[in-house]
Amino acid sequence: MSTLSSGVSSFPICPSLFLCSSTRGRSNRGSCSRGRLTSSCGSGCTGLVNDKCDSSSVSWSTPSSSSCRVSPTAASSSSSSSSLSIGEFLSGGSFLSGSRSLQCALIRRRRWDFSVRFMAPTPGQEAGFQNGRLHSAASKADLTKVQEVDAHFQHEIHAVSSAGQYVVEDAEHTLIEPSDEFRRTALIPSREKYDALYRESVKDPDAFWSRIAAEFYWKEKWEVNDGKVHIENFDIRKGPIKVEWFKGGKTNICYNALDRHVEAGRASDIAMYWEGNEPGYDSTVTFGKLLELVCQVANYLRSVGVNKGDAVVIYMPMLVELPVAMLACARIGAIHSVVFAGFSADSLAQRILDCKPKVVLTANGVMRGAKLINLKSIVDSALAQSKEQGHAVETCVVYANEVATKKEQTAWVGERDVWWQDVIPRQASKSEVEWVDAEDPLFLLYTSGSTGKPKGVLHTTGGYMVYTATTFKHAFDYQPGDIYWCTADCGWITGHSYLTYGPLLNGATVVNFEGVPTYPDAGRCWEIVDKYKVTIFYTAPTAIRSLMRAGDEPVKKHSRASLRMLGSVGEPINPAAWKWYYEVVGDSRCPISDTWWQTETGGFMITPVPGAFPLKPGSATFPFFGVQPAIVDENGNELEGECSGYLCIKASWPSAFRTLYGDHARYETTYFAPFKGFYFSGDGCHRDKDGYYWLTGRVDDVINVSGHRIGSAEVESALVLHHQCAEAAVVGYDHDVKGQGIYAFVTLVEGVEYSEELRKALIAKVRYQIGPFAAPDIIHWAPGLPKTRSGKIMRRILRKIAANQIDELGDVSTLADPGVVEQLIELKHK
Ligand code: 6R9
Repeated sequence: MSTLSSGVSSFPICPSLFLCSSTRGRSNRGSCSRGRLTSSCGSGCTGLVNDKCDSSSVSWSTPSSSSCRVSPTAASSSSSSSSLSIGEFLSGGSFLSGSRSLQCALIRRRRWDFSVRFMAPTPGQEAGFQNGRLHSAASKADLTKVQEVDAHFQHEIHAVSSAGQYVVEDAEHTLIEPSDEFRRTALIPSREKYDALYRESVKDPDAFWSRIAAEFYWKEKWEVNDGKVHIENFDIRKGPIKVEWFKGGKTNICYNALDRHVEAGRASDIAMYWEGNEPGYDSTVTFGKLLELVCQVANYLRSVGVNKGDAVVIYMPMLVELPVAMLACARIGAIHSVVFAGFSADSLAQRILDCKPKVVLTANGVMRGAKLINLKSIVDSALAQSKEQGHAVETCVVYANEVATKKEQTAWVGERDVWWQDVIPRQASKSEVEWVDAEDPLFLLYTSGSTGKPKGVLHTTGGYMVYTATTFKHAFDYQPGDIYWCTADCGWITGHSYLTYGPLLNGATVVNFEGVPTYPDAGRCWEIVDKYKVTIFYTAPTAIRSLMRAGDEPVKKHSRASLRMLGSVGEPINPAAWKWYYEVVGDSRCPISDTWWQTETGGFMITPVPGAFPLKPGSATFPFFGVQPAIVDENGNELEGECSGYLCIKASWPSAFRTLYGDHARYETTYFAPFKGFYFSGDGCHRDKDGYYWLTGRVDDVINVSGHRIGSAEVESALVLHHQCAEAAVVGYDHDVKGQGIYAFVTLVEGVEYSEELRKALIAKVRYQIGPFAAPDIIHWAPGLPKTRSGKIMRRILRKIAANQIDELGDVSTLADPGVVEQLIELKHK
């Protein structure tokens, strides 16, 4: 069993500490004008007051009708133990200040932070939580639900008083140690070992990574110059940004992921369990078989003229054939560009036009949950568009996915289209490996940025191979025999690095699931865990929250006894979801690796090494080996110790992206110009007093919907393509399941009336232009947008309106027309 301990008292009994936010330095939580407030409550409960309370003591009733008293103490008072639970707040209902009853409202100041407001009694102001999250305009019924949820998460409290003075938070003070049993077999079983390796990795990265790289197969060894195996310039003031690792070394990532294991006698070991969307559809692929399939695709690609350095676009659902296609490209030195098979024809065409492939690989259709998606018709339209714009794809290989749709129902372009099943199986099942330079490109993957044009992130071979394999091994404490399931789609970076390359390079058995976690019911994931005896399960907070909504029963119905390690990726995981994942899914037995990284970083950057140090719910913990994070202020000054700011990285790591395809200038201006001398991640971050890192979300105009990055500008461009939309401004807002939702303010063409029909048409336009996952959740009709006198839209104000934080709009006097703000607020509820 794992032990739970907090710096203060043992979890789950009241471990919260009242802290003043300024002493903790988290900038976006307001500042402290007073000192600490501590509890004088014998039962362990406490509360907080702010200046507006104008009282010296506050008390309330807990469900057990015990009463607590709280009194402000001097700033110098010690950090004595205190606690408070959402349940207590909610069930107590009202607060008493001296003889007066104080209205308490619970608000959320920013994502995942529950805030508590004390104010003069204002009848009718109530707020509640659902799934441990604030539910605006909550009714009494919601409060009941909260109490249920609170039984699990009663210690997720981030409370800020109305002026933002006081913060109650316990996640930072909850330490979850790995169990003795976990530690006993862990690859890195102690903090000392992690520290020693980390120190070495940053002191002498060349020696550190060379030693690890030597564990892989290299046809020719890399060059060593003055003891260095890498060169880098991260400082734009010193010239062009450049990163190279293991240059001169000749290798092949497909060979290392497959042939190496087969040659070591593991041909009949299972490389992949494939589980279809529909229960009952599955297959098992050994390393030997996987290699044969890859060789056949590699041979076919060569036969249609794909050479080393050519791009191949893959637009496929999560069949075994998708990772096979990626590995086949890698085998022949071609560059794969996987486009998530949920992107629209327009987005696909844009990506095709960027890298001009001879060949596109796809499937005719796929079932996602109960829904049929006709992929081939999307591809047809994209290929027609790209032909029109000057690039004709010569060959389109279509996998006949007959579970979803019949061959005869598939539209066909005679000279261009071929069925996968007609051309691949007849290829020889052995194929020459193309030995490539460590710095030869491996793949392109597009990601959203702050402008309308997606960025083609380019990764090369050698460093990416070494780094993804090593991070996989240590962040999940991977050991032979583990069965690893990553729920990501290969259309995103996680499916590249941690469904395909990282695990297979380690010779791991992976589960590849075609479906969605809630189909046919919310127990599907746990059924699959039991079916394959999954030991390591890696998913996204959005999936965890959607499963959490369905309650514990679908989880508990299944044994999950095989699980020993859990993982999270894609967005900050809120402590409530973290604890549910830990306690309910992992039976308080499995450490959770909350892995922070990006398409650009290729591999994990800040992540637990689970046997080495305790976890804190919601923190990605510490940097991986070789990663040197820096938190900087708005002027680019590096902050020390406990602080909040912009997350940057100081020096290169092997799997860093090397450029943006065809646009090195954009690479430099986006990532290296904002803070000179650093790579800028685009994320905000807090480092606590123990050195743990807490990611706080994007600080640019990128919205993270269900862990997928969508640029505000992309959605805006799609909306204004509608002939009745004159202007659009898009912001993110907190969404219960998706993390962030898309909130679009639209100004219509003069004389056009806003209507339900138009709302639907605008949403449809975005679905059509980008893909269904980018569809706005809310359209807000905006006769005018808040702009500065120079015409810049003030998104800060729009974010506040979207978040319902009307009283926190701040200074609107610099607007060209401050009147539009009121107009927007009025229209919010229409
Ligand atoms: C791997 C991936 C990257 C952005 C990143 C950040 C967010 C990812 C996170 C996380 C907090 C984590 N993000 N993992 N935020 N904690 N564990 O998701 O890549 O699609 O490029 O997104 O996702 O905002 O900047 P990508």
